[in-house]
Amino acid sequence: GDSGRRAEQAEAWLRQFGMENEWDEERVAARIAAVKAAIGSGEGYEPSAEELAWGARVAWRNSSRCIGRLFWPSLDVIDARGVRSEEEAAGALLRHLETAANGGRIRSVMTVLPSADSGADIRVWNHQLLRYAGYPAASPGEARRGDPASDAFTALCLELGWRGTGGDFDLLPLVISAAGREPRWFPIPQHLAPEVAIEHPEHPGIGRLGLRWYAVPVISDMALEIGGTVYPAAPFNGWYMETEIGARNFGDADRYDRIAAVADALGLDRSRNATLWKDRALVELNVAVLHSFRQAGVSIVDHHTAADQFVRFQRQEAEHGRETSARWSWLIPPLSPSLTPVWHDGGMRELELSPRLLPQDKPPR
Ligand code: HEM
Ligand code: NRG
Repeated sequence: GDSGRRAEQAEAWLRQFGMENEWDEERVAARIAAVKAAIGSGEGYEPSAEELAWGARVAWRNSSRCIGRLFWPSLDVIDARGVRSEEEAAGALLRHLETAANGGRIRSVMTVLPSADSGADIRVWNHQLLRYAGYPAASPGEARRGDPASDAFTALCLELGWRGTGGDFDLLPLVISAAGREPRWFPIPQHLAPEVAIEHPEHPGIGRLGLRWYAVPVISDMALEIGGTVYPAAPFNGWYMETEIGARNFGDADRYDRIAAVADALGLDRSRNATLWKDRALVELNVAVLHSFRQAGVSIVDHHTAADQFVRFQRQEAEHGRETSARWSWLIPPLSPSLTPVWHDGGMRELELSPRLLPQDKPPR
Protein backbone atom coordinates (compact mmCIF):
# COMPACT_ATOMS: atom_id res chain seq x y z
CA GLY A 1 0.00 0.00 0.00
CA ASP A 2 0.96 3.66 0.29
CA SER A 3 3.00 3.18 3.47
CA GLY A 4 4.92 0.34 1.77
CA ARG A 5 5.79 2.66 -1.10
CA ARG A 6 6.75 5.46 1.30
CA ALA A 7 9.01 3.08 3.26
CA GLU A 8 10.77 2.00 0.04
CA GLN A 9 11.33 5.59 -1.10
CA ALA A 10 12.64 6.64 2.31
CA GLU A 11 14.95 3.64 2.51
CA ALA A 12 16.42 4.21 -0.96
CA TRP A 13 17.06 7.86 -0.12
CA LEU A 14 18.63 7.10 3.28
CA ARG A 15 21.01 4.60 1.65
CA GLN A 16 22.01 7.27 -0.87
CA PHE A 17 22.37 9.88 1.87
CA GLY A 18 24.46 7.51 4.00
CA MET A 19 26.70 6.62 1.06
CA GLU A 20 27.32 10.21 -0.01
CA ASN A 21 28.03 11.31 3.56
CA GLU A 22 30.21 8.31 4.43
CA TRP A 23 27.99 6.96 7.18
CA ASP A 24 28.88 3.44 8.29
CA GLU A 25 26.49 0.59 7.55
CA GLU A 26 25.21 0.28 11.15
CA ARG A 27 24.31 3.94 11.38
CA VAL A 28 22.40 3.76 8.08
CA ALA A 29 20.58 0.60 9.15
CA ALA A 30 19.57 2.14 12.49
CA ARG A 31 18.25 5.28 10.82
CA ILE A 32 16.28 3.21 8.27
CA ALA A 33 14.76 1.11 11.05
CA ALA A 34 13.65 4.22 12.96
CA VAL A 35 12.14 5.80 9.85
CA LYS A 36 10.33 2.58 8.90
CA ALA A 37 8.85 2.35 12.39
CA ALA A 38 7.54 5.92 12.08
CA ILE A 39 6.05 5.19 8.65
CA GLY A 40 4.54 1.92 9.97
CA SER A 41 2.73 3.84 12.73
CA GLY A 42 1.12 6.13 10.14
CA GLU A 43 3.54 9.07 10.31
CA GLY A 44 5.37 10.14 7.20
CA TYR A 45 9.14 10.29 6.88
CA GLU A 46 10.29 13.62 8.33
CA PRO A 47 13.96 14.18 7.41
CA SER A 48 16.45 15.33 10.05
CA ALA A 49 17.84 18.85 9.51
CA GLU A 50 20.96 17.29 7.96
CA GLU A 51 18.95 15.02 5.63
CA LEU A 52 16.77 17.97 4.61
CA ALA A 53 19.75 20.19 3.72
CA TRP A 54 21.51 17.44 1.77
CA GLY A 55 18.26 16.42 0.07
CA ALA A 56 17.62 19.99 -1.09
CA ARG A 57 21.16 20.21 -2.52
CA VAL A 58 20.77 16.89 -4.33
CA ALA A 59 17.40 18.04 -5.71
CA TRP A 60 19.24 21.00 -7.27
CA ARG A 61 22.01 18.68 -8.51
CA ASN A 62 19.32 16.56 -10.20
CA SER A 63 17.54 19.50 -11.91
CA SER A 64 17.97 18.57 -15.57
CA ARG A 65 16.97 22.02 -16.84
CA CYS A 66 19.45 24.00 -14.72
CA ILE A 67 22.76 25.22 -16.17
CA GLY A 68 23.87 26.61 -12.76
CA ARG A 69 24.39 23.30 -10.97
CA LEU A 70 28.16 23.49 -10.37
CA PHE A 71 27.36 25.29 -7.13
CA TRP A 72 24.94 22.69 -5.73
CA PRO A 73 27.01 21.97 -2.58
CA SER A 74 26.80 25.62 -1.49
CA LEU A 75 22.99 25.83 -1.24
CA ASP A 76 21.91 27.30 2.13
CA VAL A 77 18.81 25.56 3.44
CA ILE A 78 16.50 27.35 5.87
CA ASP A 79 14.34 24.91 7.82
CA ALA A 80 10.93 26.60 8.17
CA ARG A 81 8.98 23.37 8.70
CA GLY A 82 7.64 24.70 12.01
CA VAL A 83 5.66 27.50 10.36
CA ARG A 84 1.87 27.16 10.79
CA SER A 85 0.16 30.43 9.84
CA GLU A 86 0.11 32.68 6.76
CA GLU A 87 1.91 35.44 8.75
CA GLU A 88 4.66 33.12 9.90
CA ALA A 89 5.13 31.87 6.34
CA ALA A 90 5.32 35.46 5.05
CA GLY A 91 7.93 36.21 7.72
CA ALA A 92 10.00 33.21 6.59
CA LEU A 93 9.81 34.31 2.94
CA LEU A 94 10.88 37.88 3.78
CA ARG A 95 13.84 36.48 5.73
CA HIS A 96 14.65 34.35 2.66
CA LEU A 97 14.76 37.50 0.49
CA GLU A 98 17.09 39.25 2.92
CA THR A 99 19.45 36.27 3.24
CA ALA A 100 19.52 35.69 -0.51
CA ALA A 101 20.12 39.31 -1.57
CA ASN A 102 23.01 39.76 0.90
CA GLY A 103 23.69 43.32 -0.28
CA GLY A 104 24.11 42.17 -3.90
CA ARG A 105 26.47 39.23 -3.34
CA ILE A 106 23.65 36.77 -3.90
CA ARG A 107 23.57 33.58 -1.84
CA SER A 108 21.82 30.44 -3.13
CA VAL A 109 19.07 29.69 -0.61
CA MET A 110 16.08 27.38 -0.21
CA THR A 111 13.43 27.84 2.48
CA VAL A 112 11.55 24.64 3.26
CA LEU A 113 8.01 25.10 4.60
CA PRO A 114 5.87 22.27 6.10
CA SER A 115 5.49 18.97 4.21
CA ALA A 116 2.29 17.67 2.63
CA ASP A 117 2.12 15.23 5.61
CA SER A 118 2.05 18.03 8.20
CA GLY A 119 -1.56 19.14 7.76
CA ALA A 120 -0.40 22.78 7.81
CA ASP A 121 -1.18 23.04 4.08
CA ILE A 122 0.99 26.12 3.53
CA ARG A 123 0.97 27.14 -0.13
CA VAL A 124 2.78 29.99 -1.87
CA TRP A 125 0.70 31.19 -4.83
CA ASN A 126 3.44 33.28 -6.47
CA HIS A 127 5.45 31.79 -9.35
CA GLN A 128 8.47 33.76 -8.07
CA LEU A 129 8.64 35.68 -4.79
CA LEU A 130 9.66 38.78 -6.76
CA ARG A 131 7.84 39.47 -10.02
CA TYR A 132 6.21 42.34 -11.86
CA ALA A 133 2.46 42.71 -12.29
CA GLY A 134 0.81 42.39 -15.70
CA TYR A 135 -2.19 44.42 -16.83
CA PRO A 136 -4.03 43.57 -20.07
CA ALA A 137 -5.06 46.55 -22.23
CA ALA A 138 -8.16 48.15 -20.66
CA SER A 139 -9.69 48.74 -24.13
CA PRO A 140 -8.68 47.91 -27.73
CA GLY A 141 -6.97 51.30 -28.32
CA GLU A 142 -4.94 51.26 -25.10
CA ALA A 143 -1.51 49.80 -24.34
CA ARG A 144 -1.09 46.83 -22.04
CA ARG A 145 1.34 47.27 -19.12
CA GLY A 146 3.76 45.14 -17.16
CA ASP A 147 4.72 41.50 -17.56
CA PRO A 148 2.15 39.47 -19.56
CA ALA A 149 3.34 36.33 -17.75
CA SER A 150 1.79 37.78 -14.57
CA ASP A 151 -1.63 38.78 -15.94
CA ALA A 152 -3.62 35.97 -14.30
CA PHE A 153 -1.80 36.16 -10.95
CA THR A 154 -2.15 39.96 -10.95
CA ALA A 155 -5.92 39.60 -11.44
CA LEU A 156 -6.00 37.36 -8.35
CA CYS A 157 -3.98 39.90 -6.32
CA LEU A 158 -6.39 42.68 -7.35
CA GLU A 159 -9.35 40.51 -6.39
CA LEU A 160 -7.76 40.00 -2.95
CA GLY A 161 -7.56 43.77 -2.50
CA TRP A 162 -3.97 44.56 -3.54
CA ARG A 163 -3.47 47.72 -5.64
CA GLY A 164 -0.55 48.46 -7.99
CA THR A 165 0.26 51.62 -9.94
CA GLY A 166 -0.74 50.05 -13.25
CA GLY A 167 2.80 50.55 -14.55
CA ASP A 168 5.34 48.27 -16.20
CA PHE A 169 7.32 47.35 -13.08
CA ASP A 170 4.97 47.00 -10.09
CA LEU A 171 6.31 44.40 -7.67
CA LEU A 172 3.57 41.96 -6.73
CA PRO A 173 2.85 41.00 -3.09
CA LEU A 174 3.41 37.60 -1.49
CA VAL A 175 0.23 35.50 -1.67
CA ILE A 176 0.02 32.67 0.85
CA SER A 177 -2.66 30.28 2.05
CA ALA A 178 -2.75 27.96 5.06
CA ALA A 179 -5.02 25.11 6.17
CA GLY A 180 -7.24 25.36 3.08
CA ARG A 181 -8.24 28.97 3.85
CA GLU A 182 -8.55 31.76 1.27
CA PRO A 183 -5.11 33.15 0.32
CA ARG A 184 -3.88 36.36 2.01
CA TRP A 185 -1.48 38.93 0.56
CA PHE A 186 1.53 40.56 2.21
CA PRO A 187 3.43 43.53 0.73
CA ILE A 188 7.18 43.12 0.21
CA PRO A 189 9.12 46.04 1.74
CA GLN A 190 11.15 47.79 -0.95
CA HIS A 191 14.49 47.19 0.78
CA LEU A 192 13.94 43.41 0.46
CA ALA A 193 13.38 43.69 -3.31
CA PRO A 194 16.50 45.28 -4.78
CA GLU A 195 16.25 46.21 -8.46
CA VAL A 196 18.70 47.19 -11.19
CA ALA A 197 18.05 49.99 -13.72
CA ILE A 198 19.20 48.82 -17.15
CA GLU A 199 21.63 51.01 -19.08
CA HIS A 200 24.18 50.38 -21.80
CA PRO A 201 27.87 51.33 -21.34
CA GLU A 202 27.99 53.07 -24.75
CA HIS A 203 24.42 53.73 -25.88
CA PRO A 204 22.52 56.11 -23.54
CA GLY A 205 19.34 55.61 -25.58
CA ILE A 206 18.98 52.16 -24.02
CA GLY A 207 18.95 53.63 -20.52
CA ARG A 208 16.18 56.01 -21.62
CA LEU A 209 13.89 53.03 -22.29
CA GLY A 210 13.37 52.86 -18.52
CA LEU A 211 13.91 49.10 -18.27
CA ARG A 212 14.64 47.59 -14.86
CA TRP A 213 14.72 44.13 -13.30
CA TYR A 214 14.80 42.69 -9.79
CA ALA A 215 18.07 41.25 -8.53
CA VAL A 216 17.00 37.81 -7.28
CA PRO A 217 15.03 35.07 -9.09
CA VAL A 218 13.20 33.03 -6.40
CA ILE A 219 11.12 30.22 -7.93
CA SER A 220 8.30 29.54 -5.50
CA ASP A 221 5.85 27.22 -7.27
CA MET A 222 7.80 23.94 -7.46
CA ALA A 223 7.56 21.08 -4.97
CA LEU A 224 10.61 19.52 -3.31
CA GLU A 225 10.57 15.73 -2.90
CA ILE A 226 13.02 13.93 -0.59
CA GLY A 227 12.69 10.21 0.14
CA GLY A 228 8.99 10.26 -0.76
CA THR A 229 8.16 13.27 1.42
CA VAL A 230 6.78 16.21 -0.56
CA TYR A 231 7.22 19.88 0.34
CA PRO A 232 4.73 21.88 -1.75
CA ALA A 233 6.31 25.18 -0.63
CA ALA A 234 10.11 25.25 -0.89
CA PRO A 235 11.13 28.46 -2.68
CA PHE A 236 14.72 28.60 -3.91
CA ASN A 237 17.03 31.04 -5.61
CA GLY A 238 20.42 31.43 -7.18
CA TRP A 239 21.41 34.39 -9.34
CA TYR A 240 20.47 35.30 -12.88
CA MET A 241 22.13 34.33 -16.14
CA GLU A 242 21.86 37.51 -18.23
CA THR A 243 19.96 35.88 -21.12
CA GLU A 244 17.01 35.11 -18.83
CA ILE A 245 16.40 38.86 -18.55
CA GLY A 246 17.99 40.30 -21.70
CA ALA A 247 16.86 37.64 -24.18
CA ARG A 248 13.65 36.12 -22.78
CA ASN A 249 12.01 38.53 -20.31
CA PHE A 250 12.66 41.66 -22.39
CA GLY A 251 12.85 40.03 -25.83
CA ASP A 252 10.03 37.47 -26.03
CA ALA A 253 7.05 38.73 -28.04
CA ASP A 254 4.72 37.48 -25.30
CA ARG A 255 6.75 39.12 -22.49
CA TYR A 256 8.10 42.73 -22.55
CA ASP A 257 8.68 42.56 -26.33
CA ARG A 258 11.27 45.37 -26.43
CA ILE A 259 13.53 44.30 -29.34
CA ALA A 260 12.18 46.90 -31.78
CA ALA A 261 12.44 49.67 -29.15
CA VAL A 262 16.05 48.67 -28.45
CA ALA A 263 16.87 48.59 -32.18
CA ASP A 264 15.47 52.11 -32.53
CA ALA A 265 17.50 53.29 -29.52
CA LEU A 266 20.58 51.91 -31.30
CA GLY A 267 19.60 53.54 -34.61
CA LEU A 268 19.47 50.22 -36.49
CA ASP A 269 17.86 49.80 -39.92
CA ARG A 270 14.63 47.88 -39.34
CA SER A 271 13.46 48.00 -42.98
CA ARG A 272 14.69 44.46 -43.77
CA ASN A 273 15.23 41.25 -41.80
CA ALA A 274 18.62 40.88 -43.48
CA THR A 275 20.16 43.81 -41.57
CA LEU A 276 19.93 41.40 -38.61
CA TRP A 277 18.62 44.28 -36.49
CA LYS A 278 16.86 41.89 -34.14
CA ASP A 279 20.03 39.94 -33.47
CA ARG A 280 22.13 43.10 -33.01
CA ALA A 281 19.56 44.59 -30.65
CA LEU A 282 19.44 41.34 -28.66
CA VAL A 283 23.22 41.27 -28.16
CA GLU A 284 23.37 44.91 -27.02
CA LEU A 285 20.44 44.41 -24.64
CA ASN A 286 22.30 41.49 -23.05
CA VAL A 287 25.45 43.64 -22.82
CA ALA A 288 23.34 46.26 -21.04
CA VAL A 289 21.94 43.73 -18.52
CA LEU A 290 25.42 42.41 -17.65
CA HIS A 291 26.88 45.92 -17.41
CA SER A 292 24.04 47.22 -15.20
CA PHE A 293 24.08 44.31 -12.73
CA ARG A 294 27.85 44.55 -12.49
CA GLN A 295 27.75 48.34 -11.89
CA ALA A 296 25.10 47.82 -9.21
CA GLY A 297 27.24 45.15 -7.48
CA VAL A 298 24.61 42.44 -8.01
CA SER A 299 25.72 38.87 -8.88
CA ILE A 300 24.96 37.71 -12.42
CA VAL A 301 26.61 35.25 -14.83
CA ASP A 302 27.01 35.55 -18.60
CA HIS A 303 25.99 32.56 -20.71
CA HIS A 304 29.53 31.65 -21.82
CA THR A 305 30.80 31.44 -18.24
CA ALA A 306 27.66 29.57 -17.13
CA ALA A 307 28.09 27.04 -19.98
CA ASP A 308 31.75 26.47 -19.00
CA GLN A 309 30.69 26.01 -15.38
CA PHE A 310 28.09 23.47 -16.50
CA VAL A 311 30.75 21.46 -18.35
CA ARG A 312 32.86 21.46 -15.16
CA PHE A 313 29.80 20.23 -13.27
CA GLN A 314 29.31 17.35 -15.73
CA ARG A 315 32.99 16.34 -15.39
CA GLN A 316 32.84 16.55 -11.61
CA GLU A 317 29.72 14.38 -11.58
CA ALA A 318 31.40 11.80 -13.84
CA GLU A 319 34.36 11.70 -11.42
CA HIS A 320 31.87 10.77 -8.68
CA GLY A 321 30.47 8.00 -10.87
CA ARG A 322 27.24 9.83 -11.60
CA GLU A 323 25.69 10.57 -14.97
CA THR A 324 24.32 14.10 -15.27
CA SER A 325 20.60 14.26 -15.94
CA ALA A 326 20.26 16.97 -18.56
CA ARG A 327 17.67 18.38 -20.95
CA TRP A 328 19.44 19.96 -23.94
CA SER A 329 16.56 22.19 -25.04
CA TRP A 330 16.56 23.97 -21.65
CA LEU A 331 20.31 24.04 -21.11
CA ILE A 332 21.31 25.79 -24.34
CA PRO A 333 21.24 29.57 -23.80
CA PRO A 334 18.83 31.60 -25.96
CA LEU A 335 21.65 33.84 -27.24
CA SER A 336 24.41 32.40 -29.50
CA PRO A 337 23.81 28.86 -28.24
CA SER A 338 26.16 27.27 -30.77
CA LEU A 339 29.04 29.36 -29.37
CA THR A 340 28.80 27.36 -26.12
CA PRO A 341 29.93 23.75 -25.54
CA VAL A 342 26.45 22.83 -24.31
CA TRP A 343 25.09 23.07 -27.86
CA HIS A 344 27.63 20.52 -29.15
CA ASP A 345 26.93 17.88 -26.50
CA GLY A 346 24.84 15.27 -28.30
CA GLY A 347 24.92 12.79 -25.41
CA MET A 348 22.54 14.33 -22.89
CA ARG A 349 19.91 12.18 -21.21
CA GLU A 350 17.18 12.99 -18.75
CA LEU A 351 17.10 10.52 -15.83
CA GLU A 352 14.42 9.84 -13.21
CA LEU A 353 16.26 10.88 -10.09
CA SER A 354 15.26 11.75 -6.55
CA PRO A 355 15.42 14.01 -4.50
CA ARG A 356 13.98 16.40 -7.05
CA LEU A 357 12.17 19.65 -7.73
CA LEU A 358 8.82 19.11 -9.41
CA PRO A 359 6.28 21.26 -11.20
CA GLN A 360 2.91 20.95 -9.43
CA ASP A 361 -0.69 22.10 -9.85
CA LYS A 362 -1.59 25.55 -8.57
CA PRO A 363 -3.42 25.45 -5.23
CA PRO A 364 -7.17 24.82 -5.78
CA ARG A 365 -9.51 27.77 -5.49
C1 HEM B 1 16.37 26.45 -14.35
C2 HEM B 1 20.39 29.13 -14.00
C3 HEM B 1 20.46 28.22 -9.25
C4 HEM B 1 17.02 24.86 -9.83
C5 HEM B 1 17.40 27.34 -14.62
C6 HEM B 1 17.53 28.09 -15.84
C7 HEM B 1 18.65 28.83 -15.75
C8 HEM B 1 19.23 28.55 -14.47
C9 HEM B 1 19.23 29.79 -16.79
C10 HEM B 1 16.56 28.04 -17.02
C11 HEM B 1 15.45 28.99 -16.66
C12 HEM B 1 14.51 29.32 -17.76
O1 HEM B 1 14.80 29.08 -18.92
O2 HEM B 1 13.45 29.89 -17.39
C13 HEM B 1 20.76 29.10 -12.66
C14 HEM B 1 21.84 29.89 -12.13
C15 HEM B 1 21.87 29.65 -10.80
C16 HEM B 1 20.80 28.69 -10.50
C17 HEM B 1 22.75 30.83 -12.91
C18 HEM B 1 22.84 30.29 -9.86
C19 HEM B 1 23.26 29.78 -8.73
C20 HEM B 1 19.49 27.26 -8.99
C21 HEM B 1 19.14 26.79 -7.67
C22 HEM B 1 18.19 25.82 -7.83
C23 HEM B 1 17.92 25.71 -9.26
C24 HEM B 1 19.73 27.30 -6.36
C25 HEM B 1 17.47 24.97 -6.81
C26 HEM B 1 17.92 24.78 -5.57
C27 HEM B 1 16.54 25.03 -11.11
C28 HEM B 1 15.35 24.34 -11.59
C29 HEM B 1 15.16 24.82 -12.90
C30 HEM B 1 16.24 25.76 -13.16
C31 HEM B 1 14.48 23.34 -10.85
C32 HEM B 1 14.02 24.42 -13.85
C33 HEM B 1 12.88 25.39 -13.61
C34 HEM B 1 11.63 25.03 -14.38
O3 HEM B 1 11.43 23.85 -14.71
O4 HEM B 1 10.85 25.97 -14.65
N1 HEM B 1 18.45 27.64 -13.80
N2 HEM B 1 20.18 28.38 -11.67
N3 HEM B 1 18.74 26.60 -9.91
N4 HEM B 1 17.05 25.85 -12.07
FE1 HEM B 1 18.74 26.95 -11.92
N1 NRG C 1 13.88 32.49 -16.24
C1 NRG C 1 13.26 32.94 -15.01
C2 NRG C 1 13.93 32.38 -13.77
C3 NRG C 1 14.09 30.87 -13.80
C4 NRG C 1 15.13 30.36 -12.83
N2 NRG C 1 16.44 30.93 -13.07
C5 NRG C 1 17.43 30.97 -12.16
N3 NRG C 1 17.16 30.28 -11.01
N4 NRG C 1 18.50 31.61 -12.41
C6 NRG C 1 13.29 34.48 -14.98
O1 NRG C 1 12.81 35.10 -14.05
O2 NRG C 1 13.85 35.07 -15.91
N5 NRG C 1 17.86 30.38 -9.89
O3 NRG C 1 17.46 29.71 -8.91
O4 NRG C 1 18.86 31.10 -9.84
